Amino acid sequence: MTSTPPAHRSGFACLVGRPNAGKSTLTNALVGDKVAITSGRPQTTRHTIRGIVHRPDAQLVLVDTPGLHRPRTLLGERLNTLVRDTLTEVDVVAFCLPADQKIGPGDRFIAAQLAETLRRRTPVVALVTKTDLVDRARLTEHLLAVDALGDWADIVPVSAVGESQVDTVADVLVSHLPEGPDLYPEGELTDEPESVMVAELVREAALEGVRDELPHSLAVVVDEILPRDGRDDLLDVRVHLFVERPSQKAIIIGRGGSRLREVGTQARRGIEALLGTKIYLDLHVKVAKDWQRDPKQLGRLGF
Ligand SMILES: Nc1nc2c(ncn2[C@@H]2O[C@H](COP(=O)(O)OP(=O)(O)OP(=O)(O)O)[C@@H](O)[C@H]2O)c(=O)[nH]1
Ligand SMILES: [Mg+2]
Repeated sequence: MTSTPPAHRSGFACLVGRPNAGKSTLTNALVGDKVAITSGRPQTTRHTIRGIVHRPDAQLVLVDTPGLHRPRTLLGERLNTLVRDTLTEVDVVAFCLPADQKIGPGDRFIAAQLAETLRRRTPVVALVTKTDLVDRARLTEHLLAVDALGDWADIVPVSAVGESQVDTVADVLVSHLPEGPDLYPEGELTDEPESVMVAELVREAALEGVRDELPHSLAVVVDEILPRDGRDDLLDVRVHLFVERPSQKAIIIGRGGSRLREVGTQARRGIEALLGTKIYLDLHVKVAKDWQRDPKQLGRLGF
């Protein structure tokens, strides 16, 4: 008896969901390394990030996206458009719904967007995330509510933090990919440029401990990454943090610069691990007034 080996599959899966649903944390868990920053603040992710899962039978390219929401600023509108454009280009969509939150208007808004944008051309898998935060009864209740919310190709409960069912999510997503060869070289985990990863690590560190509107008002740009003169073991990394108001600048810097120093220390660890070398991190804070609503400034900041 002969058996033909299963076909090799490859393609793209897009993760969508409301802000804070756990998309980036799940992306990192699936990839097995940190490709996207995460935080307890909503709208942490601001651009699409590709994370690549290498398996013997498949290559799964995950596209992590900003949380979908009713936009209140020009930035919000641009992020929603970005997500909608991404949706139509992938082989399967993973809609993340956190188990610890009741299904609300935000989720219904996304379900409607998916139905309208995809018109059943692309399968949508519902992922119930953060299952470690709820008991069995609550999870069952949530799974039933998710089932009633739309027409899903599959429903999978998963916990990225509890490391439960992550492989099952990969299996289900892979099952919806077309047959095809690898799309990325072996070992490549993301196609993010280093400068973007560096800026994101600084933003992640700066998001820690800030509240209210400040997370939304924060943008980070890397000006340069240069080897220190006469040294081959040290890089100078110069970074600008932008906020929208002088009062926010004062908060980010902290008394006598104490907060900014903490941000620097925290970010430096991640950046040194990423670049594999020692760095000197030079952080500057600037006010870019109301940049979230200003087309010119948005362009300059890369949106
Ligand atoms: N307990 C628990 N917490 C989780 C899990 N997944 C994510 N979180 C937490 O939920 C918060 C949001 O996670 P993110 O991965 O940044 O969420 P996101 O959907 O990418 O958010 P945006 O980029 O803002 O849209 C973080 O504090 C995570 O640590 C999980 O499986 N279990
Ligand atoms: Mg995210």
